[in-house]
Amino acid sequence: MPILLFMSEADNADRWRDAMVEKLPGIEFRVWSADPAADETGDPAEIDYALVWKPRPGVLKGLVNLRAILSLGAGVDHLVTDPELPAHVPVVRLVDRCLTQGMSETVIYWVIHFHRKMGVYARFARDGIWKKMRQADAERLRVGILGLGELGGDAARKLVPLHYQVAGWSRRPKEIAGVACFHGDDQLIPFLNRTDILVCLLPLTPETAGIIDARTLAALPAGAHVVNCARGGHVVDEDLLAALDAGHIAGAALDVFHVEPLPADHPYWTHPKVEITPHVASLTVPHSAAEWMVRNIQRIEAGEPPFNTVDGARGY
Ligand code: NDP
Ligand code: OXD
Repeated sequence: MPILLFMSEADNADRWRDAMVEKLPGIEFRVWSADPAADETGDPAEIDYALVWKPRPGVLKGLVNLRAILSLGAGVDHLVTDPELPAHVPVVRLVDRCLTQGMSETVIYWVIHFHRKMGVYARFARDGIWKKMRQADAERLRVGILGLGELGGDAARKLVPLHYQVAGWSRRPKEIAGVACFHGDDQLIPFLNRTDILVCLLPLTPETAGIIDARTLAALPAGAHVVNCARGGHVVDEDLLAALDAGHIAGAALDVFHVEPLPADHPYWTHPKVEITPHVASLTVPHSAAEWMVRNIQRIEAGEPPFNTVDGARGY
């Protein structure tokens, strides 16, 4: 009977326990806690699988018989930055219908928000201003998605039937119907040059950290918008604030930040061109994500490799 350890600072262990035990009745579900009185880990050598979100660095190395580390989220930067991560244990990213659907909803929401100037109308309404602005044609609006993986690829595909000109940028070449696909460092600037609304859905790696900086922002057309649903570390905040203040960037929707919660004195909070959400672009839904976890555990138990393992060299 596999023994699974749940390690997360979030208070949703019971929802996960219910979902996992329902789908895999034989499993023994233990919950890690920093409080020794509440910690259910028991003998670390008994643990077969770890379900984790931002585990304390070094904790995983003590689970000496671990068969896989299953991330409770799509991003694995919270794991691969642990210098003591056991190198021989596969790390599995979360790929889940609800997570993907939720992210596409958020991306579509912000694209339409900026396209139809809903933020400007909201400000007008607050000030009692009745004023109409010109309506832009979706067919002339160029959306560009950094990252064409599970999330970026789905958002791109869903924007196509809304008649936007959709493009995406990835590391390796891609073909997606209706989407202009760019790839590699050489094609980043041409991709940005044709992008009115830039959406970031990259993993945070040494290659992508700080990718939204003065140079890349300058490559966007004047009046472009930026949507960051990936990680705060993708943005050089000072450069984005400077581009917003200079008027080159017309607005930004930011869901993720270098420090979370976003510190109370951060200039983003009060900037008139910045929309903030608290890292909710898409949340993991336990009853749905548990299906993915169970599928992978069953594969490993059957001697097959799990789906969507992280490539340590690539960092995602
Ligand atoms: P995937 O691994 O499926 O996709 C990543 C994409 O980024 C791929 O297309 C990949 O290219 C591309 N990429 C990676 N590195 C580079 C590079 N150096 N140059 C160009 N392209 C690159 O990840 P997901 O789509 O599942 O998730 C993306 C990120 O979204 C997560 O890592 C996480 O940080 C974030 N996220 C945020 C959430 C939120 O609520 N804010 C919720 C869920 C996820 P290729 O296809 O060629 O490999
Ligand atoms: C994720 C996240 O990576 O929620 O899944 O940020």
